[in-house]
This record gives sequence, C-alpha cells and structure tokens, in this order.
Amino acid sequence: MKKILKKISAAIIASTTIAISMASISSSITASASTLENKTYRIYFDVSANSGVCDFSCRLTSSSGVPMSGFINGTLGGESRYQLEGNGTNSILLTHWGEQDLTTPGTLFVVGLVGRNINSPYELADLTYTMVQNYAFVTLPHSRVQTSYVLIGDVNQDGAVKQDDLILLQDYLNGTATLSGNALRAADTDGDFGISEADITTLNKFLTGKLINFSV
Ligand SMILES: [Ca+2]
Ligand SMILES: [Ca+2]
Repeated sequence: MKKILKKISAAIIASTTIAISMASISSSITASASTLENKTYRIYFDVSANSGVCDFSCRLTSSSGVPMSGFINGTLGGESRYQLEGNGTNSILLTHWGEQDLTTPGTLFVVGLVGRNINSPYELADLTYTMVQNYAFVTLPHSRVQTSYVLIGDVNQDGAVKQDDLILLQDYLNGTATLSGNALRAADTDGDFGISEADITTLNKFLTGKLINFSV
C-alpha cells in the first residue's frame, strides 16, 4: 500500500512538471550569452553494484535561479522527474522512483547546468540530498548515490573546451586514442550515453559559435 501511495505521489509530481518545456528553459537562459564563455556541466547521479537504492531525491538551489539546461533519464529504469520550485527556477527538486532495490550499477539521471565565466560547477547551484531509501522506505547513506560533475566537450579534461578536444574525440572514434571515465562522458556532447559522429558534429557547432551551449 505504501508503494502505491508513493507512486501516486510521483504521478502528481510528474503532472506538475510535464507542462514545462525543456526548450523554453534552455532558450531563456542562453539568450544573449556569447559562445565560448559558456560552460555546460552535466551532473551524473550514479549508483554502484548492489547499492540497494530504490528511491532518490535531491534539491538544487541558487539565489539567482538554477541555470538548468536539460535533464536526462538514466540507464536503470524507474521514473525520473524534475520539478521547478520557489518562484520559478530558484530551486529544482530532482527525483527518481524505482521499482526495486538496485543491484546493477548505472546512472539514475543526469542534469545539465550552464554557467558563464565560472571557475567551478559548484558556483552554479547548491546540491542537497533529500532522500535516499530502499523499496521498504529504509533510509540509506547518501554515499549510496555518487555525483560526477562533467564539463561537456572537455574531452582532454584540462578545464576548457577547445579545438584540441575535437581532435581527441576524432582520434577516439578513429581508434587511435582511448578515453575513459569523465573524459568519455565529456565526449558525449549530445547526451545520448554513446559516442558517435553526432558528438563530433555537436562539438564542432559549439566551437564554431553555432551552438551557444550544450543542451544537456
Ligand atoms: Ca579541454
Ligand atoms: Ca553521444
């Protein structure tokens, strides 16, 4: 019964968020921004093998509004949603509702944030965990969900997105270079959890000013 009530609650959250167009969010925060000063970060929320996590939620807050650029469902099934709170975008509640305690490693969901002239992604918004629990509603340590901040397009992981990142991505796809960890995630410039020619196209658009920021 508890699970049923929880699912109803999740459905209510879903109904309040569905009317918000991601395109409108993205366009509203990127207007008048100049290209290469923008940095798009992706925050991955991951679990390890046998995490036992079923449900998770956290809150991103910023006094000037959370500069969200996109939201991607993860690789582990269940329902992942975001809900804008407080005066539009001052805080965002991110939630994942699972169907069972997770044993396989993977990503619950991913959120994108865009900042201008910043040195660290932590300048964009504060992150607080609000719930980590198993199917039986037992609270679990926050450490069961790990976060990774990735600067999209920074394939060589030097803190900037430049032409040498494009060259490295091309080398990777040609089989003459290897990538792993956050470098591999940074190379996924279109956010589809894979690396392909489409990521080269997207990165090239950013470097040539045809794309103001990455969408996720
Ligand atoms: Ca770089
Ligand atoms: Ca991709």
